[in-house]
Amino acid sequence: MSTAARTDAVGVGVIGTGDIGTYHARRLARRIAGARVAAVCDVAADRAAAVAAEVGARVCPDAETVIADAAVDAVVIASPGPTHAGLVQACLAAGKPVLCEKPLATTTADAAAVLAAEAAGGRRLVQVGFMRRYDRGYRAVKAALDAGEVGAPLVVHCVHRNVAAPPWFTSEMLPLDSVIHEIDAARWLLGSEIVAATVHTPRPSPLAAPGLQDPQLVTLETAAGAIVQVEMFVNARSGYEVRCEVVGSEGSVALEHAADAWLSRDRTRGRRLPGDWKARFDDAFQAELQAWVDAVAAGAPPPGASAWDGCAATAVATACVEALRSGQRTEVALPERPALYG
Ligand code: ISE
Repeated sequence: MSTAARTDAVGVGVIGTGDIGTYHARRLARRIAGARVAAVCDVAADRAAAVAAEVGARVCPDAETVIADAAVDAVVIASPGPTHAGLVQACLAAGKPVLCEKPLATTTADAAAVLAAEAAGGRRLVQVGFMRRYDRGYRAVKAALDAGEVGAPLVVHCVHRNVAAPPWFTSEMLPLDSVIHEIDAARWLLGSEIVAATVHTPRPSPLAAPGLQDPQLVTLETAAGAIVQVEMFVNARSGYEVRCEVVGSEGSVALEHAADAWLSRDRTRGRRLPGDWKARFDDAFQAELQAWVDAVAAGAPPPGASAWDGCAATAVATACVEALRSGQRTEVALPERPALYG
C-alpha cells in the first residue's frame, strides 16, 4: 500500500464477526470518519454474511482472502486469540496496517516472531487493541503521573469485574484475556516493564462455573520497584466495574467513575454500573479506531500500543498463568526488544 496520504475512504477488512468483530464493523461503517468496511470473514459464514449485508461489505471465504483483497487497505483482527499472531504475520507479509485485538499472541514465542517480522520490514504496521489507552479516565491518570503530581508511583490498586463469564471461560483466561488490560495499562501508566507475577486464589465464587478459579488476585512487580495489585472477578454480578488508583510518594490519582447519573431512590443514592465493556469503553473504542484510521489514511505509523507492547503483555500474562498453576512467584521472560520499538 502507498504510504502517500490518501484522499478516499480507508477500506478496512474485518477478520472475525463475533461479538467484538461485529462491534468494530458497525463502528467503522457508521461512526468512523474516512473509513468503510470493504470485506469481512468469519468461520461462521452465515454470521459473516449478515454483518457484510448490514455494513455493505464483501464476504470473503477466509482471512487470507480478506488480507489479499485489493479494496482492503488495512485490517482489523477480531478472531479468537490463538489465531492472532499468524494473521498479523500475514498482514505484515502483505504490507498492510493491522489493528489486532488483544492478545497479540497467546505465547511469547509467537509474539517475538511477530516482532522479528515487523522489524525486518523496517516500519511499524501493527497496533494492538489496548483501548484503555484511549479512555478519558486513564489518560487523566497518565497525565497526572507524567506531570509528577503524585511523586514516585509505589502501589497501583486495580479492580476489574465482569458481570458473568461465558461457560467456556477458563481459569487461565482470567490473566490471558482479562488481566492483560491491567498489564498493558500498568506498563503504559508507569513507563516500566513488569518483571514478576504472583497469583493468589481465594475460595472460588459459588456463582462461578465448577472448576473456574474466580476471582483471582494478581500481584505484578515492576522493574522500577512498584507493585500492581489486580482483583480480577469475571462473575461479580454487581456490574462491569474497572478501578485503578496509583499511590505515589506525594499523593494518589484514580480513575473517575464512568460518567453516569447519580440515582437516589428508596433511601439509597448511587450510580448505575455498566453491564459490560462495550458500554464502559465505547468512547475509548471510538477514539482508538478513529486515531488508527486517521494514521492509515495519512500513511503514518499506528498511534496506539505497538507489537512490542503486545509481546510484553503476553509475556506477563503467561507468567501469571504459570504463577496461577504453581502458586509461586514467577519471573517474566521478556525477549530482546528490537530497535524498531525505541
Ligand atoms: C474481554 O475480552 C475484554 O477485552 C474486556 O475488555 C474485559 O473487561 C473482559 O474481562 C474480557 O474478557
